[in-house]
Amino acid sequence: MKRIVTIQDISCVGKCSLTVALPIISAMGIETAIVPTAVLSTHTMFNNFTCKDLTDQIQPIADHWKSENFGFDAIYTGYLGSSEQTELVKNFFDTFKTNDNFIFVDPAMADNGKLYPAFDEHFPKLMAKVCSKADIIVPNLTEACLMTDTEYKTEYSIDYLKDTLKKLTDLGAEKAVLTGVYMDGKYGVMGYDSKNDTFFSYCHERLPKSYHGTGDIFSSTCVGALANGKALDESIKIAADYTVECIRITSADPNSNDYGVDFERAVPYLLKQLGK
Ligand code: PXL
Repeated sequence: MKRIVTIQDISCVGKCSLTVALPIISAMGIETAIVPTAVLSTHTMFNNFTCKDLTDQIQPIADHWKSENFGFDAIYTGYLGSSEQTELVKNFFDTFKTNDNFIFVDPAMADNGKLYPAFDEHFPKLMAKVCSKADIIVPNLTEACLMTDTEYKTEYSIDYLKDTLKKLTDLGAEKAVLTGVYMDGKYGVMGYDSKNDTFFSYCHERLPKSYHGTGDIFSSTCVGALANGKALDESIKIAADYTVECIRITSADPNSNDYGVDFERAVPYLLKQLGK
């Protein structure tokens, strides 16, 4: 059985980070080891959330795993709990990267032109260093602009996206995917493979409502598809379609919560798309 490890927080209520990565990747037939970076009562879009930082647990967990000779088919990082964790995560990559696995970084730290409340303005440069050690990075446009000193725009051309993607791979990762972008009036994801100098994209329906945690659903599904042997261009399509389906189901249900999407109900759809 393939096994990946994902490093991100546990938001106890909120349907994001580990509470979506673990069920989605497991449902895709991949063993999912976790390193929790922090335990929060909710994600940070609620008021008065509690947060227990777990920075001091990362190295002991890595040391134990090393002594047990554990290996992973992919290392996937998301929301990190502190600046110090960016160093620990880079060390983790050095310890567990092999010629046969890949590092996937979702630099979850900002959206809609703004950093999430827990981060200061120095954090994007530290996250850029984490991205420099990855094989694939999947920022949204806000995160991409913050890491590459690019002006954040809400209206832009395809060339602006292409330039930003090239700046992202210049950080060091071979492949970059921008999520949640407009391409000539259509909404979707656009990627760049710096090795072959090729761009790829996938456009999909834009649903009227946006929800928290959908970036994590996209990334988790993409990692699950890659670990199932799919190519990156096919994986982003599977991930985007599943994310859209989750939003569609949730927005059509008047009784749904608005803090996250009902990804649970779309798991059968995902498995069908995956050919399982
Ligand atoms: O979905 C990204 C995310 C993950 N974890 C926490 C968050 C957020 C977004 O706000 O607050 C704690």
